[in-house]
Amino acid sequence: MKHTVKLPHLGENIEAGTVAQILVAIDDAVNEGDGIIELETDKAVLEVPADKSGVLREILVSEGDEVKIDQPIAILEIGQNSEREQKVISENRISEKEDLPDSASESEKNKNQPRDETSESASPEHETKSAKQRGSDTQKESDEKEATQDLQHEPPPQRDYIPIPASPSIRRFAREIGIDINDVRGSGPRGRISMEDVRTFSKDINKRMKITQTVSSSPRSERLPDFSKWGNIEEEKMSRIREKTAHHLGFAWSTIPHVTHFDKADITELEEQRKYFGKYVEKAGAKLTMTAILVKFVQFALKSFPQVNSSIDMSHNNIIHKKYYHIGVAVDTDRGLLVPVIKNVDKKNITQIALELQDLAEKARVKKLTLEDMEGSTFTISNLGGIGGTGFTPIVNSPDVAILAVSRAKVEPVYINEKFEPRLLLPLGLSYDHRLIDGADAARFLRWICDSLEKPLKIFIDGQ
Ligand code: CAO
Repeated sequence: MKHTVKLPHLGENIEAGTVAQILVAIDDAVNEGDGIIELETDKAVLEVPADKSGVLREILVSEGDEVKIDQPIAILEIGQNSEREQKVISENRISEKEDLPDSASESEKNKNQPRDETSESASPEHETKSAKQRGSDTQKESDEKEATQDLQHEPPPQRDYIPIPASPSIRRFAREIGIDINDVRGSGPRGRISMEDVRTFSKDINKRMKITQTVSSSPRSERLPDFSKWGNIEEEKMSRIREKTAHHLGFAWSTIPHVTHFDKADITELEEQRKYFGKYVEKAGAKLTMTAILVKFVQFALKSFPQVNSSIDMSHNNIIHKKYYHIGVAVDTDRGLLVPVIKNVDKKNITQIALELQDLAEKARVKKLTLEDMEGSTFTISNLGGIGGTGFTPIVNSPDVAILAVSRAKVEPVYINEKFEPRLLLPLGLSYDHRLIDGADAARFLRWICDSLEKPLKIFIDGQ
C-alpha cells in the first residue's frame, strides 16, 4: 500500500521551508521517525521524519525546493514489509529501546506523581537535566533492564508510574519544532508517542494559536511562575469591577493605536474666577471644581472638533458621528476606577454639571451607580490633579476615541513681556485613537481647550 509523507506542521508560525538535504534514497527501508529530508526554516534547520515505516518509493522534492505545510514530500510503500525493511525496522526497534533509559530515567523522577503539564518535569530544561543526570553505572544497569523488559512487552515490575516512551528521532523532531515531548499524549501501546501524535499535537497548537490571534482581543496570558518559591504570597479573587476594568482596558489597549499629546493651560485668571464663582455654586449645593469646569469646556471643544466626538466601526469601515455630548468622568473609589457619565452636557451650565458630578462621584463611592449612569460616553476626562503628578497617558475609554488627562496645576515662571511671571499652569494630555484622529488635529483640539481656559471669550468668538 502506498503512503504519502507530507510536510507536517512545524510549530508556531512556520508555514514553509527550503529543502536543504535529502537524507534517504529510493528503495531505502525507513522506520517511522527516521529523517527523510533536512528542512531549513526561518527559525531553524530540522529533520523531517517519516510518519510511518515502509520502503521509500519516490521522493517528490529536490534540494533547494520550497515546501509548504501539508505538501507531499515522499511516497512510502507500507504494509508489505520486504525482508530488508523488516531487518531495518527490527534494528530500529532495538535502537529505540536503547533510548528508553532516557524516558525511563525521566519517568523515574516522576515516580508516584501524576503527569502534570504545569510541573517542572514538563519543562525542556528538565529533559536536559535528566539527560545530564544519566550516566551512573547503576542507573545504566537498571535502565537496560527496563529496556529489555519493554522489548518483551512485559510491564517492568514495581512500576507504578507511566513512562513517556518515544524514539530518539521523534524526541529530536519534537524538540526541533519547539514541542516538549512530555506534553504529547502517546496513542500507541503503553502511551508510546508516534510521529502522528507529535504532528497532531503541533497542528492543534497552531490551530489554537490562530484562534487566539484572530478571535481574542486580549493578549495571551503567560504561565505564571510559582511565586511562593521566593516568599509568602496570598491569592485574592478579583472583584467584578477589577475584572471588568482589566478586560475593558486590555481590550482598548490592544485594539486602539494610542498616541498622547501634551500641552499646558495658563489658568491663573480662571482660578481666580473659580474662587469668585465658587460661592454661587456653593449656594446651589455644589463645589465648583476644576473637573466640572473642564467638562463644559471640553463639550464646547467637541462641538468644534466633531471627529473627537465619534466612534470608529472597523467592521464596516464607518465613522459614527454623535450629535450628543455625554462626558464620562473617571472617579477613584476604594473598589477601583468607575466612570459615570454626565449626559447632554451641551444642555447644562457649569453649576448643573458641578451638582451632577458631585452626585455621581458620591454614588460611585457608595456603590449606588446604575448601569445607565455609566453608559453612553462620547468622551472621557480623567483628573488626577487632586492626587499629584506632572502628566500621564490614560487609555482611551473605548468606544470613545479620545480621553483628556488632567494633572496637578502648579505655579511656574512664564516669560511674558520680557520678564518671568509666576503663572498657574494646568498640565493636560490627550490620548487619542490614531486611526481616526491625526496628530495635528489632536494638537489643535487640545490647544483649543487651553486657549479657551486662558481666554473664555474664545468660546463665543469661534466656538459653536
Ligand atoms: N490641579 C490642582 N488641584 C486640583 C486639580 C488639579 N488638576 N484637580 C483637583 N484639584 C484639587 C481641588 O481643587 C481640591 O482642592 P481643595 O480641596 O483645596 O479645593 C482637591 O484637589 C480635590 O478635588 P476633588 O476631588 O474634590 O474634586 P475634583 O472635581 O477636582 O475631582 C474627581 C473629582 C471625581 C475627578 C476626583 O475625586 C477623582 O476621583 N479623581 C481621580 C480620577 C482617577 O482615578 N483617574 C485615573 C483614571 S485612569 O485614567
